[in-house]
Amino acid sequence: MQKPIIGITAGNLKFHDTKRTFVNQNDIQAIINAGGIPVLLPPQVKDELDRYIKICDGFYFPGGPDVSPFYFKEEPTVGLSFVERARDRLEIELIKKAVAAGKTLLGVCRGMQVINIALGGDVYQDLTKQFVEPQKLFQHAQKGDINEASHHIKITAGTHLAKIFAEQTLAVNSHHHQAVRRVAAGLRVAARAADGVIEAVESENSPQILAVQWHPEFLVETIPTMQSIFDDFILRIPVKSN
Ligand SMILES: [Mn+2]
Repeated sequence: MQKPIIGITAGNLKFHDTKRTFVNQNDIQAIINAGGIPVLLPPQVKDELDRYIKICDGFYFPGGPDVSPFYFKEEPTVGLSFVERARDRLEIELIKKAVAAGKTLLGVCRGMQVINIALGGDVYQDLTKQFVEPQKLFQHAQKGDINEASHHIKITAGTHLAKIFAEQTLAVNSHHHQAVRRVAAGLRVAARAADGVIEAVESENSPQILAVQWHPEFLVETIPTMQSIFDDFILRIPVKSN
């Protein structure tokens, strides 16, 4: 059986005088450790997405900047942070095409938000300014080390996520100021923090999509069971006969 090819969407950044396209090594290593072959998909590519869909068996959408609110028909609020429009365009188009083609998806942090937006849902542009019950809100943009857990989540019983972990409550890291607000049709909530913030979503009727709000790729050393998110991703990919 061949190892599956995993397309990972990359981001652009400036480093001194050069512009770079990058994916964090934690993301790449977690995919390799799970048994996938990572392929980086740069935001510069516009018209070749159908080729990517053919080449890749699964797609991984990692963390990154805020998604432009244009994609859920809102103007930017003062709480919106940096956005990267080229990456938005690539990911939103890719998610729609990948889901239609029956490909398997995993999203982390921004990846969860962009999947939800691409499929018709939306996000709080800034939790601290928009969350419905601000007095209950935890600190979701943790100030401590991203390799350490900072709050807890409760997994929804009966979900795919509940099959991955032995425990119903997990300690997770939290590096986000946005969060899923309206869940897209076809997705369901798979975990929440006790303040009500959605911490995971998944496909309603299949194992096609799983997306989490925390960063398991940064927790694998302190909490080794977090690698299960990536191992499960590879296992969710239908086995090819070749
Ligand atoms: Mn959180």
